Amino acid sequence: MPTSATPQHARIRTLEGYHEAYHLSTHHPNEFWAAVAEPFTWRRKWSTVMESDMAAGETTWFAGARLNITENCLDRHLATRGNKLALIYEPNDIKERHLRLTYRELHQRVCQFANVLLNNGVEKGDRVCLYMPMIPELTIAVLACARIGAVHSVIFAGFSATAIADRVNDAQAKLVITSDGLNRGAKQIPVKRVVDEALETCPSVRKVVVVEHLGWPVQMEEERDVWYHEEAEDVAKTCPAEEMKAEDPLFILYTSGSTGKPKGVVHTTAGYMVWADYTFRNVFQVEENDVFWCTADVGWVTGHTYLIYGPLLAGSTTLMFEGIPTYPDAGRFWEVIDKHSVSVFYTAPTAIRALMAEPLDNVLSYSLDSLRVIGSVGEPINEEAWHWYNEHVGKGRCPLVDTWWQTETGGIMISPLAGITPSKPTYAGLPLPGVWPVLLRQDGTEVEGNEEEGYLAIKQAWPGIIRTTWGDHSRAVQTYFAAYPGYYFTGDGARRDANGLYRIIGRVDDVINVSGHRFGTAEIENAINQNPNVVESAVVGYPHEVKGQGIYAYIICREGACKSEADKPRIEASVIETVVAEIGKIARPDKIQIVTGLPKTRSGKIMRRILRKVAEGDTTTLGDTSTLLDPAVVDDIIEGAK
Ligand code: 6R9
Repeated sequence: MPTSATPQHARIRTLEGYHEAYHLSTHHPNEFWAAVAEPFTWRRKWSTVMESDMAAGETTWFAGARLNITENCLDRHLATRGNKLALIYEPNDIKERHLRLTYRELHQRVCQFANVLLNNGVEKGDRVCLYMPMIPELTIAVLACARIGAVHSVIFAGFSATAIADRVNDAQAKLVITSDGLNRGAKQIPVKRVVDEALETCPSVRKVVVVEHLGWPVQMEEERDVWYHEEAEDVAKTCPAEEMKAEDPLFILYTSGSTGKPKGVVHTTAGYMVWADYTFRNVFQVEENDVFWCTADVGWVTGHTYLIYGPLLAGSTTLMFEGIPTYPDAGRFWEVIDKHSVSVFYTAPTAIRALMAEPLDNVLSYSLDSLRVIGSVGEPINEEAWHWYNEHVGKGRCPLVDTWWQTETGGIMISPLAGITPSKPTYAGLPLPGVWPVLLRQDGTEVEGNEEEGYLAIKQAWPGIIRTTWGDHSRAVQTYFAAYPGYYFTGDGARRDANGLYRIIGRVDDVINVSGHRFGTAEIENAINQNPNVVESAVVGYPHEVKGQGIYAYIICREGACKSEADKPRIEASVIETVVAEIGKIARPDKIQIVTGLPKTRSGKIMRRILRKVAEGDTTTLGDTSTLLDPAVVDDIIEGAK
């Protein structure tokens, strides 16, 4: 094994090259990542590559360096790729015109947007929240924030006004960017109205920039709200990039954990940049003429890293799609691939499962000849979906990469490198260079050897590691670094096969994954408990054919609220309404069961294991229920579930 890294190690091309890079990255991380970071545009080079105290949850990468990530995404490419397509936008409505922007055009649009933000009082370090549809202005606005050193916090446009307000207030955002409305298949949603409602309780927000999309009339609040197209009229198409420190925050992205409200995961500038670019190029084995399509919404981390930053850092062409996979019909994804000659396609198991359920003709009537690599992300991909995707989309000739990672990891951690390292159904495979996974026992000791299972943890800092949770570092330490000191704890369980490949089994904490979206059971319970009919609730996940996991809510009604069977539908509907208002439609319970009691231990803890079993419909092996305060409750619940 070589002991010194060279810039060649930035791109792996063979299995041997993978092993070499892996060895170097774990034994000589500083040297390895310095070589990988070399080709970027730095205003000033770093003084140290990595400094890390995992037990304290303190890590820095490229400290001392100065840079701007948008110079690396845009300016750096202008000389050689100025006329190359940077962004293709495919609208929801098939009849509407798509849009293509070259690197030069995207650069100009980002500068214009940045100037509008500056003119509206945004300063370096300020937080800007974005609540927008999947339109080019979303990508442009994200980059515009980064251009001027503002911290972007994108809020998925399916979240409710209450959820927006929580995030805006936590980040103390100064400005919000939104649009008049959004398209979602056959539906249109008045986005600005949701923002207006949210901002009633957000005193930190001074300005709202509204992008015209549907041409809908909206209520504009004087002094506060401005139209983007009006503001952009006379601004310059150039804007100097703010010089940022390596560890200056780049963005906040809120994600759910097992306790409390969603937390703002913070990623910083240099480490995230290097990680996004490195993982993108190596996992997908990107070539110069690739057209890359990541179907994730920019509201989630996958959209950040593999729709915006990864592809643009690498000088690729990225495709952005506003619509849904089943509109106008279940062939839409495949139609878009043929139309734009997409060569790398990255989607989620939930979409695959939904499309699998449709007649096969929907996919067979497209050629899909342009495809070279296909990928999956967000949740475990079941065997059936893996094979369907491989056979009917990849036609058995495209490597399928099942990529495991998290909001907190910034980029892909465990995954095949397309066509290079092994790809095995339902396995994410081998770790990327820089990633040192371990399996832990409950007591925190490492499980050695293969054909083993345990809690998945990471032993060494990688460039994309979460730096903190916004406004509360102790929460980050508590959640990720204190459980098993010296390790980053993922919250996932995993299995290692005879060849050292990893299979992700699922969450081992109280987080459920619905269609690839994370929710804490406590977060949904808190929402349900806001309903005046409810005194207490308990939420668990259960296997769902399309969503992966569904949400099953057990609720106890306030006395007198549910007198007879006839009251139940009304109560259920009102509980759903509450969850939609508190969080958003994506967190609606799939099943609600009204119960008279919950299975609690003598110390008052809900035995979720039992509730999970009932939700799964498996009541034959409930295990030991002797510590329950009132075992009879269980029989009632089983009876009620029938
Ligand atoms: C990127 C993203 C993270 C959680 C993670 C795990 C699950 C993601 C997966 C996967 C099995 C995969 N997950 N990718 N499970 N195989 N390929 O999804 O981030 O939204 O933070 O979710 O999703 O449980 O812990 P995020």
